[in-house]
Amino acid sequence: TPAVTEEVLRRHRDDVMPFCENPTRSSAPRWPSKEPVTAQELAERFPMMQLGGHYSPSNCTPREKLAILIPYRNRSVHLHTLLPNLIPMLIKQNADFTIFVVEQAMPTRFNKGVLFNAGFLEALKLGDFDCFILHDVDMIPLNDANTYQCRSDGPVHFMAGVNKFHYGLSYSWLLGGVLGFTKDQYKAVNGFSNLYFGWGAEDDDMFLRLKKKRMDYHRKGKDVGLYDMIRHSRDKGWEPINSRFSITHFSTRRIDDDGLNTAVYSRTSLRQLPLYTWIRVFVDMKQ
Ligand code: BGN
Repeated sequence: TPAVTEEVLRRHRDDVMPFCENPTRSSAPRWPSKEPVTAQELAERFPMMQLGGHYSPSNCTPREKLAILIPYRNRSVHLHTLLPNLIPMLIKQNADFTIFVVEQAMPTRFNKGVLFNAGFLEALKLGDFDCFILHDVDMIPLNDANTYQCRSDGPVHFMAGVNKFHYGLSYSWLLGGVLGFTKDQYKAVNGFSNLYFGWGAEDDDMFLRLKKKRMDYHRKGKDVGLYDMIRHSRDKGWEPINSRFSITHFSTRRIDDDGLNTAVYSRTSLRQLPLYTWIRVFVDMKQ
């Protein structure tokens, strides 16, 4: 269960409505719709979404405010396939959420760690979020009962299996895909490393950070935690990092000097679109 903070209690007192419960019980995986949906059709399909990609249930008091952070570059088809699956799932779960698409401006190599750190910092400038769901753009949740909620006793790995690995994981400590942190947990591990320009290992680095800070994470069971990854060819500007093994090797030594507190980026755009808040950042190669 998520932390009951002062803010939550205040909201509850101010509000006579009961706390929201997650009514999704079915654990049968659904067949995801894999057809991308246009922005206009999405807006028509989800009129209950407020500008900037915000939704809050009207008949109960949410226990926490979620910020969904989606790192992004040149994956419009994936984003428009994820949203029509993700939004109805979160609405069914009675979640209070805001979707942030964090795009990395050209031309520097894609750096997911900096994008998560930037998304975290920029989201907090816009709202008081309790729980951050770090979401790959190509991971489609298959089960509505996979509740996107943080836990006060450690981060949550929502992915128990993915089609790419025959609905399992390639190794037990894999943390890629979809990960949930409370605000304090994310600060305590100093976010992600900023040093991974290119594909791979930033999630393994996070695993080492959690270990170093003696933070246990919780993984969902296969009864709810299955995903389909949308197949795609490797992006230009996101080639595997050759030196990723050596960067990871030194990871835990520099945990307090590389991360949320040192991310170098500049925000070049911020727009509230109907289904998400779009933030574009330029990521400096000197991190
Ligand atoms: C691993 C990658 C992860 C990726 C998974 C799943 C590395 C580590 C080198 C030290 N890790 O191999 O980043 O999420 O595959 O695709 O490359």
